[in-house]
Amino acid sequence: MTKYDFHNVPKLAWALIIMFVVGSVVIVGGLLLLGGVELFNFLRVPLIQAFGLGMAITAASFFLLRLIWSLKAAPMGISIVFFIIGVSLFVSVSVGRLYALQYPVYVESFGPGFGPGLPIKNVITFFRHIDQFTKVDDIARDPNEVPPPITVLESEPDMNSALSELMASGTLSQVEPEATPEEGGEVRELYLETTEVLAEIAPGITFNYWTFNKTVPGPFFRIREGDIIKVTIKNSDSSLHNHNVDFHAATGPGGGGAVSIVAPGETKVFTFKAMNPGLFVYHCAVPNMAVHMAHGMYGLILVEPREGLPAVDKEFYVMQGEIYTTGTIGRRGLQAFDAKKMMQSNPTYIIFNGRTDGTVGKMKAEVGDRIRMYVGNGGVAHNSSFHVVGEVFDTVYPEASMGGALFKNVQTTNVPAGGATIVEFTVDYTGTYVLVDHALMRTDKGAWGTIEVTGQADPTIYDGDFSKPKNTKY
Ligand SMILES: [Cu+2]
Repeated sequence: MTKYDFHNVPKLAWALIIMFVVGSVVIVGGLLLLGGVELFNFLRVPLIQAFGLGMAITAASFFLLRLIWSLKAAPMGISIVFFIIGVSLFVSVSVGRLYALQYPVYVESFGPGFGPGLPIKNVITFFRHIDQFTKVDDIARDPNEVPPPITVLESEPDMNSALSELMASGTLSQVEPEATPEEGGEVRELYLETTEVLAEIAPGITFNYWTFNKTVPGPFFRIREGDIIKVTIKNSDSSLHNHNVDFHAATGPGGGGAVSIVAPGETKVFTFKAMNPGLFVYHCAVPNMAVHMAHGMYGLILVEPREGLPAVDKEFYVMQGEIYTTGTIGRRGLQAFDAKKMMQSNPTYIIFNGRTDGTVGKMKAEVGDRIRMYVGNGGVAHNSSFHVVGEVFDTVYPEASMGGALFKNVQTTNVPAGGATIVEFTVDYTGTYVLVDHALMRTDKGAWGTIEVTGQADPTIYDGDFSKPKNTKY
């Protein structure tokens, strides 16, 4: 009997079991050394999976080695080795390396900045310092957190007829927005702190969010056309990445992005003039831009027109976003960012206000209230088909445009990635109204919320039997 006699079944089995146990101990010990018990807890689910895979590979090795040995002839053994090499070459040749192994080390891309793969040293630093990250109990920005109006418009102008008249008179091209910004416009100070935190996408499912002011979306800013905006941006000491802010409301290279790149611990101040009214997205634009946005770095800024917007009873702030995780939807534990899924525009979660149920149960109104919703879309891949089930938008500011034609009586409106819309409607009937991205499978990924309307039911508007069917079928 030689040293390598695979006919000695117990000996082979013991050798493989010892390799498996030693491998497991090395992995567990390494993780404990790297990030302690906290890291171990976060990685519990993938560790169970890896343990299972290790068992399967050990058993398969046993089977394969026994098979090769029992064939006795060397050419038979060599043919099996050739088979394995051949299959490996076939699956790897399309991208020059095994596709499955691209993440997280390297994902090939051709954008203006770095590729979407996270730098490996940042991944290691993240795991080493995981216990030092701020834990946010609720990442969702409250949709009620909308500052009060600066100016309120007395009566709504009929912009549709005004525009039609201008078009009919042929003088439209002469109608230009005021070129000189308002003299004596106020200087308004905005403060942004970029922080990288741990918070839940859904109960038990944790993600390393990158945020403005520790919520997703970031704060809702309200300024006025003609204002000078002074922005202070601080990158938290605990951040692992540079961040900045690009205001779509700003005019100039990078929309502020070129003058606001801050390293961890750094603070910068810049100013811009609010030259155009409208509802605008702001977001982090440090390369890789899509990666920063897909971690939660977006929000809305409303530039009120000089004359203000019409008065309403309730204003809400909702922003759609996408989260790309290596785990499939519903998988518990700490979720790693998946650059490959992002490149394929395949978000694991599509959410309103940062997480699943981010707005559910938070927006309340009374029958007769006029509601205005400021709706943004951080993307990064998909436009939103924004719709409120059981309501018609009386007025839509299409793509959040101001000063042009308004849309009337709209069912579903488009919110482009990196864009916004404003919808207004009066709630005439009591009950719960569900807001959705009407590409409806996205509700399953989290893209829905509710507005609860209390008050008297008016049977002249809506009437019928609200009870559930006796034998519910699916
Ligand atoms: Cu950033």
